[in-house]
Amino acid sequence: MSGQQKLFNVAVVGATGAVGEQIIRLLEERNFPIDELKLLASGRSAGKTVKFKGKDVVIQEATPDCFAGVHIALFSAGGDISRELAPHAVRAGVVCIDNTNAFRMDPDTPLVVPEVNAEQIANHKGIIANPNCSTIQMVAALKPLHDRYGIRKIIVSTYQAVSGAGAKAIDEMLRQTKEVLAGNDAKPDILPVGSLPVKHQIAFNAIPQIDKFQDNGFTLEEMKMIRETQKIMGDDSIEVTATCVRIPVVNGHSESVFVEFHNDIDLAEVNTLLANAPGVTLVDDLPNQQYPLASDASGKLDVFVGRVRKDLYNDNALNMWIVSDNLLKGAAWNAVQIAETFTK
Ligand code: NAP
Ligand code: 3JN
Repeated sequence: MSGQQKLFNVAVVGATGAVGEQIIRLLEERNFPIDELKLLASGRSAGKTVKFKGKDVVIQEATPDCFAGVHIALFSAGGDISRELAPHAVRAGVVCIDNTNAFRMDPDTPLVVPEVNAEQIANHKGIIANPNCSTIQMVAALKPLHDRYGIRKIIVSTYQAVSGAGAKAIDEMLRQTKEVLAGNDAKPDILPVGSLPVKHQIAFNAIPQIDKFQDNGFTLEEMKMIRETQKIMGDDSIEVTATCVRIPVVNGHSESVFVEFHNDIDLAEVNTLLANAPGVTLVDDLPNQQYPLASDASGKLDVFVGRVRKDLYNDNALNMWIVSDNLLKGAAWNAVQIAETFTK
């Protein structure tokens, strides 16, 4: 006898944003079992409508008392909104999946990439945190290798798309490109996002700063990659060094990763492990010059890995190139994937 599938009341907080928009699209595309969809944003957007499955859904203002009757809420309206509203949602019995930095390092909050540590979801106390986009794609690719050989050290340099800094950063990059091609000076306004009003040209450039500098000389984005990788892998002894760089690509983050293991590695086995890893696509065909590209990964759900090669000086180490859509696997898709585990 087949029972009727349970339907869920789902709220999207930050529904008008770049990430929220992708969450709504995925909920529709994946046919998420929804009874009622509540779309929440700031008071500025209240009353506007968004199409879902052919029907207009009216945006409501996100307030502490708007979560009654909601089963699952997906938050992507920034850390301050999550810190303010998620505790109210939890008290109303809602399972919150949070895309911000607000609860990621809270010991009581699981930080989850389903391909890596889905089992942690069961430990939630109302909130499950979605990691930073640059962390998600790296740990998804490295997990099968960690399970087999044990990671000792990671050195990662990122090449991050402007979409990670929001719609205004995309506009700025496109505007500056036109300005420079017209022979004029580029006018920087948004990037880098940091603690000072100092801005740099992103068109035809590479900016080695993503988010604010910390006292140790690393940026917040770099420290997120370091701490989140250790928490998700469940091993604080993994040494991680990150340099995060913004480049003039619209969408899709790329990463050059050096990874050293405790145990001897076998390259043929590494390739088999990567080829069979869930959510990972191996694109590594050097004779045909095939390797992952941000332009190919944009719009796709998987993490793409290529240029996999043994290090020349360290027998236990590999170099590789990891690419993924930062708004999808890096944010919206990882969150919807977590939400889907409650429907099974
Ligand atoms: P965005 O395009 O600027 O969207 C921001 C969203 O937050 C909008 O829906 C906005 O609503 C809403 N919002 C702003 N103030 C609000 C308030 N007071 N109450 C309720 N809603 C409010 O930003 P985004 O690129 O989608 O990113 C949003 C957040 O997602 C980021 O701040 C970050 O925390 C997280 N994020 C995570 C990753 C990741 O790596 N996992 C990547 C990107 C972003 P209005 O349109 O009404 O202003
Ligand atoms: O800049 C990027 O490419 C990724 C940006 C992520 C981001 C931006 C603003 C706030 C985050 C994040 O998810 O780490 C946050 C946040 O932590 O809330």
